[in-house]
Amino acid sequence: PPPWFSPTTGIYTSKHPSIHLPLDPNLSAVSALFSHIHNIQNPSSPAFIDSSTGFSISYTELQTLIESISAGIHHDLGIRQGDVVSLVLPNSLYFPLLFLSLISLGVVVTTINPSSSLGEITKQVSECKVSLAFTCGESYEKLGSLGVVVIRVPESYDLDLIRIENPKFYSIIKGGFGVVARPLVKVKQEDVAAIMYSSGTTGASKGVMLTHGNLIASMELFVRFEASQYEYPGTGNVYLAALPLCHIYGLSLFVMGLLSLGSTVVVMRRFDVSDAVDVIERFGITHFPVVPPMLMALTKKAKGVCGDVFRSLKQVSSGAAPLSGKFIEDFLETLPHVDLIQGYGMTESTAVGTRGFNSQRLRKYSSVGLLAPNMQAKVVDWSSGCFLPPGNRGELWIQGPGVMKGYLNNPEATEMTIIEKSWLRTGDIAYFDEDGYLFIVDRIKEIIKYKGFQIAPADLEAVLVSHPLIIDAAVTAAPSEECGEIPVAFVVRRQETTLSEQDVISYVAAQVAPYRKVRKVVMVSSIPKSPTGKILRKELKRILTSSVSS
Ligand code: 4UU
Repeated sequence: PPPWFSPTTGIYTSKHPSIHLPLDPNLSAVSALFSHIHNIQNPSSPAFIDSSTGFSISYTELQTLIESISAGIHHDLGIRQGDVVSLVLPNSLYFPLLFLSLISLGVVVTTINPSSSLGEITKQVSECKVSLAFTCGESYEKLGSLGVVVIRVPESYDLDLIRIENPKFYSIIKGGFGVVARPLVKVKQEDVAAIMYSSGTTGASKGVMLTHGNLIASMELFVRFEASQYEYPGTGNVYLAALPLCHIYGLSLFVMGLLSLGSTVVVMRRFDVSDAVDVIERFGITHFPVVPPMLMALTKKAKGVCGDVFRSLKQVSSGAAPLSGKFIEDFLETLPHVDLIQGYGMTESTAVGTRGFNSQRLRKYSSVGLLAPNMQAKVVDWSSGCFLPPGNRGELWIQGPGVMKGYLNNPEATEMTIIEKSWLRTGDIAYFDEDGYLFIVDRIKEIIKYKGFQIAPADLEAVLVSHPLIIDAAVTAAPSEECGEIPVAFVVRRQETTLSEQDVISYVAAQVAPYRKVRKVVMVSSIPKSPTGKILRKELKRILTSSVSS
């Protein structure tokens, strides 16, 4: 057997040498980040640029701003260590500034997608006991109606304008005008820094508790390690941040990891392919992390654009959902000078998982790459429980310093997901090839991945059965070329009603974030269930395929 696989324990070890993680238990993720920023060569280079206005913040300014904003949050808002604050924000430079300022104070941040419905926001706010939220746009009223203290975040970066239009926020930026400096708090690596939402292998979406230590692991093992392998590491690299910062993929890269390298992050409010192409040319983007639908849109667009526009681009990396062979071929043909790699991770692993180092040189494009340093894996046969050697498919379990502390207030779900205190069940079916490259081939967990976003069938089922004319319902995924997967609802309606497919779609759409709406409805007379009442999701998938082919 290869040296990275032990047949006796069934454990796969990373092929990369181990990374030395900071040992000091009293270290916040922001202190760890700042210790790297202090070493970057050119602190006057931009850390962040806003893609639409060109407004930028240098590394020196970034540190000053975090110091003063955290003082403002402490003195003006009275927020203290251990309090939970929510960010309900689209991408902007304020997102990383607020996130880092808050966690530097030992405050726990929970991120909420700004397109979330009142119901979705209510659930997260009450589960996390949110005491204050930063938001803008429509979410302001939604949060206000829940009795949460809400701070409106400006769209502008013009301080004179902010002083007049939003004095409250101006005061926070200015450190609460406090003569008293930033408070000294003692933050431990084991303290929770963020609560991100994910449904894991089963059931409704749950709060994933990520510690400062988890964020440090993500910075070191996912982002910094990969950069150390480039021929072109660190400063000088310009990343395009078009992925949502409220999701772990965007958060781990753009809010934390890349800053430790002195790279420049160009932040787009939301992905639009034409804008992205302009931004790539205008700012000389070198690295563009995407999800598969973005890769498809980019390839399509690139076919009609002069190749010179992409001259600066060195690497596109795809993750969060499976990338089809067709997309890969199309991309390689269209932009042959650009490296294409995949990465794999989960909210529950703080995005630490695998990255496709050298996969382009080995032409293993469909692989998600090699295990990150300090990480271990097992491939488990789901019927026998045996641990499988390279070349065999089974459920992937991973272990290492990125793995979450647990689900918030949910010891049962934590126990089902983290086996023997350390192994994270991923719910993905995968195998390692003879070179140690990982291939994700299927998913046995319930989640639906719409454009890389998670949708929990159980969340949609709860909305469906709340309709007075729906007796029972179940949700599963149907494949979609454009979006990866779309949610399809199987609905048992009351016999006497005329409730239509469209009525069901509209009913759900009014109660969930737009990306989570049900996109197809199948009326059935009953939902296939096991004797214990569990929905037979495989059977639903079978009904779907047979109805498509007939
Ligand atoms: C097939 O989506 C994420 C994290 C994404 C990510 C991407 C690139 C992290 C690091 C990186 O380098 O998190 P979640 O929690 O929203 O969803 C996790 C699930 C996985 O269990 C798997 O089912 O998303 C799916 N997934 C992938 N599937 C993630 N990446 C891939 C992938 N191929 N490359």
